[in-house]
Amino acid sequence: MGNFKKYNMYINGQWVEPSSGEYFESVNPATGKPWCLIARGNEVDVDRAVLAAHHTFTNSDWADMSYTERGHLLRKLGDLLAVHADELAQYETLDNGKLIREMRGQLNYLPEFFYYYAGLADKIHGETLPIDKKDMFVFSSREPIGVVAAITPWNSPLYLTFLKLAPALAAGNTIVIKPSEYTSASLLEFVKLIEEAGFPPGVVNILTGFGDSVGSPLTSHPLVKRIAFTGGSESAKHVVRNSANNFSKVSLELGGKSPNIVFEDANLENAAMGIIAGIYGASGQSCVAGSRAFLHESIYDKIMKIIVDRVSRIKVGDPMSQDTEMGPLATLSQLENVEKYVSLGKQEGGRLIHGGKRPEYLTDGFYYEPTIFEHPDNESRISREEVFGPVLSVIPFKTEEEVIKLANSTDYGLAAGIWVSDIAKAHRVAKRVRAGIVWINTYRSVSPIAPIGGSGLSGYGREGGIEAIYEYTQTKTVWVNTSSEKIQDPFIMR
Ligand code: TXE
Repeated sequence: MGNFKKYNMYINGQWVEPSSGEYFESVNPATGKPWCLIARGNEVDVDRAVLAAHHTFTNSDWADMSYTERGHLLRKLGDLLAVHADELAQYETLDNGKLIREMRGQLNYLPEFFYYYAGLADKIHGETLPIDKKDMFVFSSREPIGVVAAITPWNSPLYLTFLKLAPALAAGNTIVIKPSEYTSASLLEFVKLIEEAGFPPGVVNILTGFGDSVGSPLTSHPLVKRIAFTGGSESAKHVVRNSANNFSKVSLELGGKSPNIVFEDANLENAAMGIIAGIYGASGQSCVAGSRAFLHESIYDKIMKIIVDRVSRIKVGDPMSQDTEMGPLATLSQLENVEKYVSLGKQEGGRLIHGGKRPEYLTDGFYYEPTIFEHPDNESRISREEVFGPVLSVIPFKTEEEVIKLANSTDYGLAAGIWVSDIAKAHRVAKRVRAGIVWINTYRSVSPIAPIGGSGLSGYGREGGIEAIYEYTQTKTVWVNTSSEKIQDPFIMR
């Protein structure tokens, strides 16, 4: 197995070896070669981690801690993340192939998520209810739910974890996180900061391993009360079935087939850049990837020229290099998936305008060329199913009515981009397009203040924003009878 760095799991504040005694290799997608070893967890480890998280939730310093103190810990964690952002960016790039300059930018911004939820921690209050009964004082409070199971994918390991971790802890829960088997290292490096910030043992636990041997027993564990999942729709179906074992509350952030719509009055230079950012950023491995570009027929040729010209100059290569614009795909199976869709696109009559193969000059690693397909309509599988790679489907349209229909003719409903100058049209379309996030004259902007999430095959629940913290709480209603009168009739409810 080579002389690689070896990672154990983190349970109850301790680094523990997997009960199986086994480890598996994590591969650097830029070289296609393994670079570290990850512990292969199983249901014995799952039980251990969940019991630790449950114990900490019910009986520990954490359980007794004030919300303000929890906020202080989160703020400290944000500060430590800011100090270690560049180092964590290196691990993330090594493990999942995202551009080092994108990761540096992302990780230097991510402390904001901890600061936002640190600020909210002691503002999770209930209400006094103006109850319609005499001599009753009624109030509600929001309580933490218990042990949260967080399952994350490989495309943005730390960001997608923080979206769950920060609100879950701010609300007073404990958490067991299972990162993707492809990209566990950056989170295991980050855990040191959790210790340094001073979180008590058992508040944050990390299990590593595979979906069937760790993800499945974790999401069906009787002591798990809340599941936060980001990943593919097929795995999500297993997770939802597992949640039925004990009716855990679930949020799902799945994929998309998001439309990026360009109207005839748009600033075409900006729109072209937005389309490129939407689909080639992170090599298209983004849940919000704008994988369908709908271009008004009157500007079609003009904007296509700008897009194709810029795409043909995209620098594909080593993600650690400062001037690379597109790195590899994160896994070999994802690369093969992209290849499968591209050959399907050709069979279905799509016109390949650019790319469509692995770059000849990059023989190692999981690289693919930025690819553009032209389609006469929205019917082919490649323009309906999530490819999760650098493959853009371009489709012309004539009218506003038609493009709304086309944009909405998908089972997904995550994001949409609208490029337009007419402000009335911008709002009309934003209202009618079925998506949880709509960007007007921009794309892929994120902030802890703004919720994200979708509908249909894109999942349910929201991450980010104030709503997210409520998704990690449950409401308790307390009734107080303030009357001194004797209760006369036990069979009549007051
Ligand atoms: O993801 P999986 P995959 C989409 C994208 C991609 C497809 C498949 O289209 O091509 O999904 O990707 C864990 N119980 N997205 O198969 O398997 C798994 O170990 C519990 C979009 O690589 O869903 C990992 O930690 N957990 C998406 C996590 O689920 C299970 C990001 C995600 O992996 C499990 C990723 C089970 N039965 C893929 N099976 C987005 N929203 O951005 C697997 N897992």
